[in-house]
Amino acid sequence: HLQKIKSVTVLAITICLSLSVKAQLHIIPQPLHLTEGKGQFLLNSKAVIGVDKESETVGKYLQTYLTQYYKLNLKLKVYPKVPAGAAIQLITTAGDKEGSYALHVSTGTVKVFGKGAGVFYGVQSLIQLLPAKTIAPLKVAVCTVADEPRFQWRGLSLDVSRHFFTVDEVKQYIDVMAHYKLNVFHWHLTDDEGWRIQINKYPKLTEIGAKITYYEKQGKFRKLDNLIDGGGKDGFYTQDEIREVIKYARDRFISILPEIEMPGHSEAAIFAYPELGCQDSTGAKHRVRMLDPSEHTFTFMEDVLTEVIALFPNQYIHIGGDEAEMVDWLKSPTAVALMKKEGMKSEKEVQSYFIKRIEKFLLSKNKKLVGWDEILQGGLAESATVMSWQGEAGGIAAAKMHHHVIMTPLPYMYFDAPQASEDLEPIGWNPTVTWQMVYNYEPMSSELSPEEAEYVLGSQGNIWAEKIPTASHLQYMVYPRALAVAELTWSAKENKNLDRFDFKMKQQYGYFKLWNWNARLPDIVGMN
Ligand code: TNX
Repeated sequence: HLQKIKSVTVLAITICLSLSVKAQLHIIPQPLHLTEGKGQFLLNSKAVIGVDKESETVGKYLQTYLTQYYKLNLKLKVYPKVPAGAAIQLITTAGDKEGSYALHVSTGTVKVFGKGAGVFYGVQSLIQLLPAKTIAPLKVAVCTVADEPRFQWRGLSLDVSRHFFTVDEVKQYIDVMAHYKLNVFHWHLTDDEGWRIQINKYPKLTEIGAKITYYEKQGKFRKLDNLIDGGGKDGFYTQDEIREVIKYARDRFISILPEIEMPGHSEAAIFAYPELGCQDSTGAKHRVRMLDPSEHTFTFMEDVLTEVIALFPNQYIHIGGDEAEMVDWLKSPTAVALMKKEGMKSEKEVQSYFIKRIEKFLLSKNKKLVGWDEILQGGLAESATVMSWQGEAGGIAAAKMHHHVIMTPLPYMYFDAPQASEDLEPIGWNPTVTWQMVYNYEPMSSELSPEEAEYVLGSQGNIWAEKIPTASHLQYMVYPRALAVAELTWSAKENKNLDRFDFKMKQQYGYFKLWNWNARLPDIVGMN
């Protein structure tokens, strides 16, 4: 019954809205403060985008966006100080909170004030006030927005190991993230199925580790039975391409968290360099996914990380740490000798030793380690940040130990799960996760004291690509659920409202069409 009332309400709002332009029901994530005014700003090709020097890149971004999607070719003018006189003004201010901004739309001008990312976020809000239809002049509702993010970590991951996604596909993924003020792109670059980042010192990582179909055809053993098409895709990013993507993301105020998996999930690396793998007491490789904790392995991984660090300016490096098949170490002479030497009682301590050594190396290079919650086992590395995925328990434990935490728990943040009835949706890993479930997730667990909750940096949606062979399928799985992540990480808790979000979410389909983005339609079952 309640559902019926809700549907009727949404329908009534829809009808009212089709008669007028309302800012209130457009922007995702919901801004902190939004006041409606009267009238509209009319945007046509005569408008000038005026920017101060610091806002120039964002001005160019807006100019390109309007040309690309609305065929409006606006002039961009850089002013030494305040761009007074221009119809659209982007102004860098001292600002307080990182990412905060103000947007003032009047009948005569559009002004964005912000610092750093703030100007960019103000422009994104403006973009969402534009109609999705491309008929000029574009009407923008008169309004005032004062906004800032709730969490500093508003993430979305992408697994490019299980199935490869091209540079252009990755850029489009980043583009759409940016529209919703998501700011961390977690790039899962290595896993059992494929190694996707060029490492100059170890060329076989990509020559062999990224050529999945070739080695399959040769009849060489690869464990690809998890993949939907049984074969995956070949491909890797050159270091030049990685730099290109980093710059592309930086221009959109998105930082990239690269992930290099260890000590488990390492089959592709071991396939390329077998000496990295765990050996049993006979000298035979009995498993192909676990790294041997040998000095050779540490040198190798430090060499790899050195190249990764040189590429990525981000302060965090993710080293995986999940699902390590630690029992394998009990048969490895290297691991057994290490345990004896260090007086370790269990294989979990070997994992802890492994992660702590890698952390020491990262800290020496001024980088911070991020790992999945298994890194808590056997003792957490000194200043590690924990990504809590097996529910919230790991994140809660880490926050209580005063470690930073990113909440990405099953089931809410797992977008490889179907979004509706399992038998009608494309095959997924886990039971259904609806966008409503995602939306209602609260990253600051009630089990944490206010002081402990401060260690929660934010939250992130995760996508694993075992069952996702194409970019359009990827878009279908991640959206609209990623919109819920955007709102729950950006908007003030008091400002969350499921019905309003439902309405705003449906408004986004006009943009999705404009951007050629294949989000799942919320009311229609099955792949569109
Ligand atoms: C567990 S989430 C994994 C991934 C898989 C995923 C499938 C995590 C840290 N590890 O390697 O792809 O399950 O849902």
